[in-house]
Amino acid sequence: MAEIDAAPFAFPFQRDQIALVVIDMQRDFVEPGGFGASLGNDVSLLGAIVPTVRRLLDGFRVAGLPIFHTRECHLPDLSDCPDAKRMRGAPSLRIGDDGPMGRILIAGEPGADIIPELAPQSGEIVIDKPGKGAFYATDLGRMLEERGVKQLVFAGVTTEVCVQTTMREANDRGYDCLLATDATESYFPAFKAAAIAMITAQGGIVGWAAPTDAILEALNG
Ligand code: TIU
Repeated sequence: MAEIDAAPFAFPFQRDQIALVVIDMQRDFVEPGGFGASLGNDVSLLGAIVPTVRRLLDGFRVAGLPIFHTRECHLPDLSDCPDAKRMRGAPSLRIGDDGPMGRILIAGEPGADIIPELAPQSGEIVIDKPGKGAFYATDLGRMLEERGVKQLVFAGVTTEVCVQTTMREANDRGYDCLLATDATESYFPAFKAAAIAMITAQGGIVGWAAPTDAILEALNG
């Protein structure tokens, strides 16, 4: 069996069962003036991973393996956005407010788009999700099942919020989860490190972690 050099031990790579999930590489999180910035974050930290996420995407494209992109966003009438989410804290702009990239975190607005460098290609699936986890209130689980997917490689932002939440959801649903450590980022470097440590501790209680090069080596092998 092919293996990926990973923490806390080798990942049992199965070419015919694996898919890539790129979480929320949207303008709202990566560019100034969006949702991430409205929460008071320095969004410039997130841009550094874009070339690495692109290499991972291109590796899965060349290998002809399934690719899923997610977008955290809400319906224009906010019917899928609980008040508990919209009214939390004191952001400079709330979800649904008008910002420089359109209404904050609203489907169809420029801010909710995936950044152009990582734009989905034809045949790749885009999942719009109202929550932090990509399984909650979406068709992701059904679509993975239909394709016989049992292993998931994760990239995207932010490591300890939407990426980790989705990995935990996937782990509970029986997927082997592998996080690409240099293709994910947080507004808080210490939280990224802690999330990777939490995921891989206790014998991989949530899953595995490996750099993109190790994943691409297995894909190309
Ligand atoms: N705020 C933050 O770190 N993340 C989110 O709100 N969503 C995602 O992680 N995509």
